[in-house]
Amino acid sequence: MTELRFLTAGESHGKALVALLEGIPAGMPLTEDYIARDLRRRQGGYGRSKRQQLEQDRAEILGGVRHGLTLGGPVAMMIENKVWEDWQEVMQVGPYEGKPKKVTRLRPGHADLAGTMKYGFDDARNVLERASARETAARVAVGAVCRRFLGEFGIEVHSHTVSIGDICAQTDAANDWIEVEGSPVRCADTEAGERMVRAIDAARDAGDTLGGVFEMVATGVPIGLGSHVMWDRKLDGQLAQGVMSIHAVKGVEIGGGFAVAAGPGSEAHDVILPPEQWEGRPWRRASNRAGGLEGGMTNGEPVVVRGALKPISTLSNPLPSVDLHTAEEIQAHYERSDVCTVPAAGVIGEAMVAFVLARAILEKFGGDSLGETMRNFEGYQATIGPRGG
Ligand code: EPS
Repeated sequence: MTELRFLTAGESHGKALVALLEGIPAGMPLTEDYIARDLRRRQGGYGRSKRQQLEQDRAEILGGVRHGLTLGGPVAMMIENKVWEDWQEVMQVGPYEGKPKKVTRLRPGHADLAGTMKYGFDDARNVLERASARETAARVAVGAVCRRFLGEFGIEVHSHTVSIGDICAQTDAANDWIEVEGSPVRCADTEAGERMVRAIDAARDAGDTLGGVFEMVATGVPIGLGSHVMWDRKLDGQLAQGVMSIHAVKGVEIGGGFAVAAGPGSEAHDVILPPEQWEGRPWRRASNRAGGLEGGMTNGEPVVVRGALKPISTLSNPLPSVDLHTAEEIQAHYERSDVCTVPAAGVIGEAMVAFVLARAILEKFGGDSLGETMRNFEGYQATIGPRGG
């Protein structure tokens, strides 16, 4: 049995990023235009660097799709780095004759120090190129394919900005996804969004950066994805790993998260309603503090996952640091950087949530063709309901 899995490759200023997604069943409609939508969304958001004006990310499908339908083999995708033109010498694959210019000014908050020690490099570029959040473009392409798959089962994955710096949105405004997509900071609360934009401007003027919190919401998720029987099959753990693996994420919450820990049990759980209040879907709840997950399994309510992003560690007003070769005090390396990437992080979070949910669907329902997966899904859905005993 092979589970849904993906790999990415490529450096930030190399020729291209590539992604390989294996395990999507045959017969699923897929186009490059569909994937392009999410790649465009990731590139947006107020506070991004000039690099985003240089790139126009588009994933070319190299394999796994024929005549608009998946074939059941790996879906291979390539996203070109437009900046490659100017970086061909620095990033050339073949042996380099000259003396390469090395990055030795270690940047606090980056992978530079640990990565050079671990891999035995004397040039931090060998680390930073792969550690760069540019890699998330490839993840978003993978996530778009997973989103297409989830759509067949009526599952939608959205995201929105909860906070930037110390400015917080009203989270219950999160159901207005049209408002979110129209907001420069992907925030449903217009007034808070305007203040977030001003805060990003102020941070840029001060040579500083801002982090924040982004939230993913998946609706239409069936009861029973994941499992309570073993630690690595618990879906909340898998979602946390997926979101935590996004660059610069330092915290993950599910549902009520850390706030639930502060209150009593009587205010921490979701009352199961009687059938008169189910409104067409079985086993409805009075609230969703669990974020749609109990016992490591989905419970039929929306899956709600939040990520906390630290402020970008590349500062135009660099932090004090030391040199990799001499350990002398210097200022950290600076070329250009984003001021705030919280809006983009939501789109990347959607990709990770979509991947984990798609993997869970395939684990539970299997299927080599979409039709087979669907038959298994529908057969199971028909069993969900009061046991009648
Ligand atoms: C990044 C540094 C910047 C960001 C990059 C992530 O790249 P550059 O040094 O080329 O300006 O723009 O993000 C992207 C390129 C992207 O597409 O998201 C880093 O150090 O993580």
